[in-house]
Parts: sequence; structure tokens; C-alpha cells
Amino acid sequence: MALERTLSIIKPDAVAKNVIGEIESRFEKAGLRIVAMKMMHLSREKAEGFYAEHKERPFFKDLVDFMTSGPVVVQVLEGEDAIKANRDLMGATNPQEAEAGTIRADFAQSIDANAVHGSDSAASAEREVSYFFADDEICPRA
Ligand code: RTP
Ligand code: MG
Repeated sequence: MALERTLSIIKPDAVAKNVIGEIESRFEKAGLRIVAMKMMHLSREKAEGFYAEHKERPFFKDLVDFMTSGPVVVQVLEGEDAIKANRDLMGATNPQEAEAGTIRADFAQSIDANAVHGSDSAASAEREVSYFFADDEICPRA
């Protein structure tokens, strides 16, 4: 296992449901540390650039509409095996298929409004962390 960083987003549906703290608590209880954090309302341009890998997919417009529909919390989580640990806590993309006790099973309504984002690989994590944070905005504590 290695100490890793991963990019996490609490999406507009979860912010609107007022469960930011409950979601953060799951990360902390699992031993992940929040080492950078900001709340923001994504512009279309910022959301499109973030999800550029999906730009030819049929759901791209809906995804950008949703991600720009309200404020989000963007953060960097640090810990052992953080990328997979975060994905495990999140559960499957479609909350209907997410394992009981995962964030998406407990807080998400649909495949679009699915509560959280997490980087899916080391390469994505590196790109996504630097997409939102400068080096001096990250405060390692591990
Ligand atoms: P995310 O990137 O948001 O963490 O989600 P993910 O890795 O679990 O899923 P991904 O395949 O990267 O898809 C990004 C987001 O696009 C929406 N989506 N809709 N209608 C569909 O078939 C479909 N597939 C994906 C989801 O909201 C997903 O989180
Ligand atoms: Mg993804």
C-alpha cells in the first residue's frame, strides 16, 4: 500500500441535501485525511474540462448540466491506498447497484445525481488534483 492523494467532489445533490458533514465523516472514519478543500459553483467550462474524457458520450450534456446546477465541495483526500479506498466508500456509479452502506447507496438518487465523484486511477488523480488545486493550496498532514 502506498500513501496516495485523490480528488473528491461532493456533488450538487448532496450539498443541497445538507449531508456534507455526513459524507466527510465517512472519509475521516476510514482514515482518509482532507488535505485541501473548497466550495465552489462550477462554470460550464470548468465542468466540461473536468469531464473531458466523457465529451463524446450521450450523457455528457446532462452531466455538465447537473454538475453546474449548484455548489459543490472539491477536496483532496490523502491516505493509504486513497484512490481505491475512496472509490470503495463511494459505491457503484448507479446507486441502485451500489453496495449497502456506501455513500451512493445512502445518499444518491440516480445515476446522474449520485452524490460524489472520486478519481478512478493514479493518472486521473494527478490530473484532477492539479485541475483544482495549486501545490501551495494542499496541506499534507499524514
Ligand atoms: P465520477 O467520475 O463522477 O466519480 O463517476 P464514476 O467514475 O463512477 O462514473 P463515470 O463513468 O466516470 O461517469 C461520470 C458520471 O457520468 C454520469 N453517467 N451517466 N447515463 C449514464 O449511462 C451515465 N454514465 C455515467 C454519472 O453521473 C457519473 O458519475
Ligand atoms: Mg469517473
